[in-house]
Amino acid sequence: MKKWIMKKAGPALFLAGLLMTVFLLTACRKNESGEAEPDLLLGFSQIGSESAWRVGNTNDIIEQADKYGISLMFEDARQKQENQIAAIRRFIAYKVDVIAFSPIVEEGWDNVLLEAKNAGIPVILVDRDISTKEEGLAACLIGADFYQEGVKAGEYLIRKADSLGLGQVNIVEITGTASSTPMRQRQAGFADAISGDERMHVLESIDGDFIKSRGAECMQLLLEQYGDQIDAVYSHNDEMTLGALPVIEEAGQRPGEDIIVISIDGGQDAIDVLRQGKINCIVECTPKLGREVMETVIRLKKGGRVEREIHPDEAVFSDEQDLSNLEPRGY
Ligand code: GYE
Repeated sequence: MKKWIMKKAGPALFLAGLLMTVFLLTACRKNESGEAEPDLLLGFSQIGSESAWRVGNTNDIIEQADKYGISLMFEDARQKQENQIAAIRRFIAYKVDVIAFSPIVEEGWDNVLLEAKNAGIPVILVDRDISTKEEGLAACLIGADFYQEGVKAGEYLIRKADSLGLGQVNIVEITGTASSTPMRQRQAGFADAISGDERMHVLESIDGDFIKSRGAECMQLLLEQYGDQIDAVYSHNDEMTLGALPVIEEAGQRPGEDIIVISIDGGQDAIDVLRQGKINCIVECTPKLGREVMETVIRLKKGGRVEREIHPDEAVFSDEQDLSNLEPRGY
């Protein structure tokens, strides 16, 4: 059963955790002379809530929509592409001003985006990219440069191998959702970064779907197969990393010391574990894309031009730095 909830936007952060699929947050913008302006309505289809990153992203979208006075029709697809397609169709039927969504995988969007185009509704890709036969089905992409994140992870591993004087580094890779942009590009960037270094060997890449429990299962399988041959774990997100760490410890190995651990995202829980020394490096991926999304919604509605791709700046946190003064991460 779908629930429609009409609510005046407030701090609204509590909403992200609620078990609802759809809600509408209405806002009212005032122009400079204090008169109410007609609302802009944004339909946003979120993937789900698989990670701290995703929850942080949802919270940020809600908060920024409120700040910019943009009404938000929010749908949670619970990790299913078919739910995202159905949500986009509802946005079209509802005649929203702009559609934004985080595509769970890259393929399979042609038909529904053609429908949005024919309805004259501009589409913003948030976080992840798509692969379509036809050009121009989305106005732009606002999200991280995942390829560069993979490169940064690989470059860290090379520096770490140098500092430890390792002659050979056997790597296992726990990847994110198959056919998703971050999975593909984090893998490619990492592979390219280590390709010129003869010490680096990827023993296996295994699909952990960005989920904590899968991260644990993958680590279990990898340890059963490779035992103490594993020198490094490269995990495509914090959730899977946090799932894998206790499994490494149960196998009698010390993460961060016997096994080099590299993660991506930089949520608070993982940063705390990095400070304890059980993770060696986290490449930042910020979920705070909301401000850029809202600015773009307004620009598109005014008929202005937008950049095809907008990437936030992102850092690397590692055991090479003093992290004692790092600000709370907020996700
Ligand atoms: O790294 C992961 C999330 O697409 C960047 O999806 C996002 C990824 C993020 O589930 O934690």
